[in-house]
Amino acid sequence: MKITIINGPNLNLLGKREPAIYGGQPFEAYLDKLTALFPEVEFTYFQSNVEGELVNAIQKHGFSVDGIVLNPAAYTHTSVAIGDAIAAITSPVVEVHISNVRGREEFRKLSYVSGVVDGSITGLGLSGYELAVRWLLDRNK
Ligand code: CA2
Repeated sequence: MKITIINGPNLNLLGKREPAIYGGQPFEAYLDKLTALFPEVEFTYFQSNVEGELVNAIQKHGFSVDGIVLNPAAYTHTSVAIGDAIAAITSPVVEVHISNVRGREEFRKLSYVSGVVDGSITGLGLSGYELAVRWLLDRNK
């Protein structure tokens, strides 16, 4: 079972700034926990602050892995290109947001991603990634 986790811009700052919204640990530390929790899963992790690199990663993994867990971060609200890339691939995609985007500023309520993914998890902190992996595992049974 292969799962790719893709994080968008500024998520490389997790654990360094804004812990009240995004929590206090770097994503790499959380990924170690996920890897221990799901030994049957071969994880690939990619983070970029660059929109085109995220599109490339979605295309690169999106025809071969059993699932993609994607947090496009701010590009969620702006990127037609990421929405189009998700619509073009064959692997299932779960959109994850650490914060509750629907309870924040108005501009965060628009998503170019929600309509083309299999499902979305928002506002449950980093646990959203674990829940997304569980769903992908269940789907593959
Ligand atoms: O809640 C989420 O996961 C978001 O995708 C995070 C994005 C935001 O633009 C989306 O609306 C919701 C922002 C990521 C910024 O990450 C930081 C992490 C630590 C410190 C500062 C920013």
